[in-house]
Amino acid sequence: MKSWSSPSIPVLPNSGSGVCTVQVHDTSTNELKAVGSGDEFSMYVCGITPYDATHMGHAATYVAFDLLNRVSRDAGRKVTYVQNVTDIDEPLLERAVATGVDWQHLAQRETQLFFDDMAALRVIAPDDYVSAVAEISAMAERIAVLRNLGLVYQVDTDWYFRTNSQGHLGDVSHLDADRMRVIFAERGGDPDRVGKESPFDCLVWSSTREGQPSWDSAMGAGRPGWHIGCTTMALNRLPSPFDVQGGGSDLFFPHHDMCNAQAYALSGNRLAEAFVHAGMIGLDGEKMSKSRGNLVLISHLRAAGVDPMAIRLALLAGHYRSDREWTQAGLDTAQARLTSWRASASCDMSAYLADIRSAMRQDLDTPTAIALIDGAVRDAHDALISDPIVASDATPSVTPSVTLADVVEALLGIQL
Ligand code: 5CA
Ligand code: ZN
Repeated sequence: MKSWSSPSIPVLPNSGSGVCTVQVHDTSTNELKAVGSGDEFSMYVCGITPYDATHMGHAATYVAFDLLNRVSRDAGRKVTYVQNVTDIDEPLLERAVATGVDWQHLAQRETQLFFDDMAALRVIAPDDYVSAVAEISAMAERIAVLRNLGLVYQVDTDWYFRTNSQGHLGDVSHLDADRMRVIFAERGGDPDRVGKESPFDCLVWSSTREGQPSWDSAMGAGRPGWHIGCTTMALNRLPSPFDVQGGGSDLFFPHHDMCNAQAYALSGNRLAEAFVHAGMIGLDGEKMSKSRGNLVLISHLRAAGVDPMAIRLALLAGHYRSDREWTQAGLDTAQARLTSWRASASCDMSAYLADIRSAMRQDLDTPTAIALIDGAVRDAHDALISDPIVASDATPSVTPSVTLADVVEALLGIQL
């Protein structure tokens, strides 16, 4: 499905040829892991459920994986990037009913707004943007395979996957059963449903509910569950295993653990080499979420005239894995920093590029990269003050081999 238009990306000098190491934190091992094999890198990032507008938390997560995309390209890899849109799910249907809007219309409207926000934030578009609705028959086929393997069973007219049938439940999250039960119930699961063989078995096909859309399948009329959706969309497009499955840290359990368990059953392999999770953005001490309604919307900030590059830079000021607050003070700091970088856009970064690259290749360390860039801008400024003639003479005659503008655009996605 068509998504948004990607920004242009400058190629920096000595961009790698697939031999450079890019490391990110893998939740399943709790260690940094080198990602990308040779000159290829493949990534599936869990996309939005489009029942409300893009908030700062979503933006932070997609910007984080955009950094991984940029850094992998700069390391010389060809990136294959798949993202889904969960355009059929319980919260979307509930919101549609509550607001009297057709569910498909709601999904289309919010997905378009998401595209506009991503384009404004200069996020590189996925190569394949996949609608869950368009993939329902593929999901039903995968469930039929699980049924032939004897790995699903019925509770009333719904179908459940025996999540731990291959012994891999918990490979991603490493949670104990008590924590799993609590989090599963909080995040759309039904550990206490009577008739299930295990509390952690997950719904793969739910039979038609009154007033809800449904599709015919070998499991009867109904619709697929959330986890089998992402498992199918990823397995049908990417190598097995692919390099990174990504999302916010609220997805490490149950979603990514269950997708991984399903992948073992369907392919014999783990779903991804590494499971990478971005920290949660909060507002006034609480996780920003559509269900809580404590939202800062990208579209509102844009409409109020806030520069999207200042929004992006404010997000990059914290490390992608840390839970952090969105604040006006952070946005003001980012705006001031952007102004100072813009004043030095043409300054020569050759002496700093290796260190900035190395920070970014080591778990996308934007705070260190930003500190290095601030230092370079200060050095350029000091040189101008201490020797204005030499500095101004030097500028026009020597074309920098790499400018600040190119470095921050290529690696951080900030256009000066
Ligand atoms: N459609 C599913 C994934 S398949 C979903 O979680 N959709 S979502 O709209 O709820 O979230 C979209 C992405 O934003 C997910 O990766 C989620 O982890 C991330 N996210 C949600 N809230 C926050 C937040 N407050 N901070 C950071 N990331 C967030
Ligand atoms: Zn997902």
